Amino acid sequence: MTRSSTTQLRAVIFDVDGTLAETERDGHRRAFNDAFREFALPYQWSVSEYGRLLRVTGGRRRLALYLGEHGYPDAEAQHLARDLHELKTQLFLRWVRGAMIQARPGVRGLMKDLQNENIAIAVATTGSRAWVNPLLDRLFGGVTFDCIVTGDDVTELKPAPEVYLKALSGLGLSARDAVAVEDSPPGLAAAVGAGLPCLVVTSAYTRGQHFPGAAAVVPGYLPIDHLHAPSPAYLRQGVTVPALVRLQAARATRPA
Ligand code: XBP
Ligand code: MG
Repeated sequence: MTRSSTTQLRAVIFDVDGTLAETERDGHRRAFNDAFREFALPYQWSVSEYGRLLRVTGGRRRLALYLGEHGYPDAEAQHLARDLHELKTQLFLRWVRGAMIQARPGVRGLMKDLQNENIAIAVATTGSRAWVNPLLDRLFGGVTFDCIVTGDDVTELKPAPEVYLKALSGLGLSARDAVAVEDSPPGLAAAVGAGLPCLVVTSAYTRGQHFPGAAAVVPGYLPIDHLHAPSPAYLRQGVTVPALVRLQAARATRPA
């Protein structure tokens, strides 16, 4: 990977769910509910219930917690969660392949600009590799991902920093060289825990939440009218390569 001449920024590491695409409410949640139905279980996760459960990262852990809350002994909850999650993943893949899920507006153009600047693009997600790779292929065909780390590749899920540390290691870079882009508090905590400056692009489920330690918080990748101008002002033109360079530089100059 040749170093771009104009920036110290050498890589951007993106989260997936909520950050690259709005996958949770109409994708994952529906796949979980379809799995409950196929198992003839009396559960269906409403939009608000699922929003509560999203505080638990990892679909299989989310299921195990929910089953535990509904009276299953731990060993049985873990066993059933594993079986349900395997089916849910196959069902979610149908959503991915069915073109129901679109990239968030502006993120594909940002990736093309990063590639033109020879800035590496990586992914650090809690999601399962079985659907992550097909989703990235379908939404971002033509984009080269220099490193993809999924929930299957780590022992500790977000908010633990392991997924970001593995992405940095896979890129052969240090946290000083990169910026993370996230949508949720657990994801932000994982990025900050790995020493990365983190831009939060809020998603449908995380808008209005608190993001302690974020380098900046914006509602999307596109330019924002001055009425809702984020700070710092350089993000008003949207999440652009120059904006990410400035965000990373600002963090690099802040006293440790
Ligand atoms: C969000 C998650 C994932 C998804 C469901 O991941 O916590 O668990 O909700 O995917 P991200 P799985 O870090 O990309 O925001 O069922 O495959 O876990
Ligand atoms: Mg996310």
